[in-house]
Amino acid sequence: MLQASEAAEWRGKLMKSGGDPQMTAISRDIRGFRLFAGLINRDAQVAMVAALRGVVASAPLYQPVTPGGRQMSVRMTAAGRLGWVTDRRGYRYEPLHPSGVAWPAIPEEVMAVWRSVSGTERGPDCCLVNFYGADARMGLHQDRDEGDFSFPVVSISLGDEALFRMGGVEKAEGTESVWLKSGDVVVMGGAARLAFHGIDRVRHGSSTLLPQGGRINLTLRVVEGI
Ligand code: MD3
Ligand code: FE
Repeated sequence: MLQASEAAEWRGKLMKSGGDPQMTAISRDIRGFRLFAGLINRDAQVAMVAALRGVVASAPLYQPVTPGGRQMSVRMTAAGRLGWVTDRRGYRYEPLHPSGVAWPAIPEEVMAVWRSVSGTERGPDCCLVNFYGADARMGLHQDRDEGDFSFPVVSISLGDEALFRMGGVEKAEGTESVWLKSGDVVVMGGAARLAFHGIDRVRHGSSTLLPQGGRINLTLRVVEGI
């Protein structure tokens, strides 16, 4: 079982501010989602990217197709017991990458972030890896292919800055936008778990983390209840 002191220790290793267990100075609530700006320091970001190079070496990024037949602009892969996939047959979670190999394990560096901010003992089933090149975006959508919405979704941004748009649970509700930067972590729990959200654009080359530019977003999800 994870003790509060262990969680604080993980935060100490990750945080720019050096380990305030409350993280009050750097977290803020925006429409029910919690933004931890700059939670992951540069060294930890570099280590995470190195671990992700291992993930994509065994489970390569691919450009998924929606059930409607449109190719997504984002490239994807996943780690963990299950990966989210889309093709002409629909949106779903699968135990295998489209190539037929099992998804690799979620890197320990990424698990540390989940343990630090999720507020749950339950581990994630899926770490979805989204890669955004210069022209990639993600339309406004809800994440509802999981069997249990009682756990939060944790998002980690690495590399170029992206304009994140957040709405309400109803599509007609107004939206609010915020730039997500490398090292930022967002936690969507409670009512925000089913809120509409998307990525309008990426500022290509705004970060030096990835030598060729681009943005990586990781989303950690519980897919099925215990
Ligand atoms: C709010 N990814 O993978 S992360 C996705 O930056 C996704 O790649 C975006 O939306 C990205 O589904 C946004 C922030 C995020 C992720 C999941 C959420 C916000 C969320 C689930 C529920 C509510
Ligand atoms: Fe989403």
